[in-house]
Amino acid sequence: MTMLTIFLLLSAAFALGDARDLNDTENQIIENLIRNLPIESEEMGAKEKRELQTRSSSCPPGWHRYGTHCYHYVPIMAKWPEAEHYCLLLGGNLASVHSLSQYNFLRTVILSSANGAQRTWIGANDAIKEGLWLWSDGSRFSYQNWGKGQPDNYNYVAGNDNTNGREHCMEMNHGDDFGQNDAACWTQLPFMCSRKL
Ligand SMILES: [Ca+2]
Ligand SMILES: [Ca+2]
Repeated sequence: MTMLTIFLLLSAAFALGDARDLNDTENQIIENLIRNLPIESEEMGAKEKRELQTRSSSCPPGWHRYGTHCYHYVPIMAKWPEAEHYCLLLGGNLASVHSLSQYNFLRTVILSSANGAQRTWIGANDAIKEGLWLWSDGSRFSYQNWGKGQPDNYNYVAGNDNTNGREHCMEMNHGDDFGQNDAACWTQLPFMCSRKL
């Protein structure tokens, strides 16, 4: 993806009527993340492309590797759709989770990045069909680590979006057991992005 494409994506993102305005600190965080990403350019020569391929065996600065993916905790409070949108700008998606060891790995990333067990958006939702959970990166939904009593599709009645006041978006680190929870998608939480190596 070229820098021009990134610029156009960012321009489009900030032009969205329903997008929350980012403050200067949040803008700085996004800009720093994009600046640190290895991005293949069409203008690159063979030497630069070889160097990029070598570098891509490790994660960009500030990203944490687990298996074939890199993970980054973004300390911006965002609704779930906004969070997914920001992760797309960074070349990935909200993180999908496929094992307990991976879940615990993501918890250590949050602990070190947020200095605590912060509730955090990850990439599953059942907004299309109640009870049918899908990962935003298209991977198979199999592993589940729901907290006690979850998912409960809690009804807020006066929902302020198009989700009928119910809970359709997945967070991690919820409750006393720090498990997965279905939350209202308009809740403002920090989030965990992932991208392939
Ligand atoms: Ca639901
Ligand atoms: Ca819930």
